[in-house]
Amino acid sequence: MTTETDATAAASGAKATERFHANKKFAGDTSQERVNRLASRLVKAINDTVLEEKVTYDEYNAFKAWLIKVGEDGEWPLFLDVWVEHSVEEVANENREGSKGTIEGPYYVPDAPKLESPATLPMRDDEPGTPLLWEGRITNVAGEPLPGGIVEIWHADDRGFYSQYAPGLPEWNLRGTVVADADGYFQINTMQPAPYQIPTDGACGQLIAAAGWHAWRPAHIHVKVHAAGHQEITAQLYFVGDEHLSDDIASAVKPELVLDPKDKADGTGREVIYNFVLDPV
Ligand code: MBD
Ligand code: FE
Repeated sequence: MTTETDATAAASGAKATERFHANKKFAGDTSQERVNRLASRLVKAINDTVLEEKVTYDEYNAFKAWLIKVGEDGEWPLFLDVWVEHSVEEVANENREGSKGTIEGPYYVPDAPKLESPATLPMRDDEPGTPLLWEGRITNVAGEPLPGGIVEIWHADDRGFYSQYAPGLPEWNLRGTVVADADGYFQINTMQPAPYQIPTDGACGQLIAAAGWHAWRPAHIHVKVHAAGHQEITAQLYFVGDEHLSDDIASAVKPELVLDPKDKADGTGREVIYNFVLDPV
């Protein structure tokens, strides 16, 4: 039987590429002037590197082979989200007054099962890990509750695998669309995720090994929080004490996004409160 630990870079890369196309995020209306400016700067940055570093033909051809492999492994979504998206997110949200956000990453799937609060995410009967209860409230910047607020949540399991990207997991495992109550409150029961290693057997892993980097992200819970008339926040929540908070390969950690869960009094796992403040559109 195929299980999640049989996950390959090429299979999850192909899924992520297919997902990116299906989500249709690309408006395709960039002006000629803007394309000229951005493409010229990017090409110049590469040429400057070649000239300043005196890049050899061997290095040039290794680079060419590697770029071809990124495509063959379907790892353009992974590569871009790990090494570039954090800057795009910084620019996009620099004027936001409410809660901090961070990158979306390559593994979001829209339309996860709708769950009324208090919610329990879909999980296996023997789902491994430590149960986590997350309670929070969605408000506007004036502190007023936003009824009908929604928390879309997705995260890896205790072994570091995402449903729909690793084989052998139920389709919506640890994914849900949670609807807050009339006062903006929500409760979500899940399993605390493990630190996540990006696939090491594809083009991105090859680069990481060749450069002597590491492949780790701190454990994280992905969310998209939205409410009518307000800007959607895409964020990730991390855990205090995680050894990769300070060296996330995706550069996506912010101090405002770190949770400090406490043991529940009844001994059934951990609990934490974390609220979201949404800016108006
Ligand atoms: C992830 O789970 C992730 O969140 C990011 C940003 C990149 C790769 C895998
Ligand atoms: Fe992730």
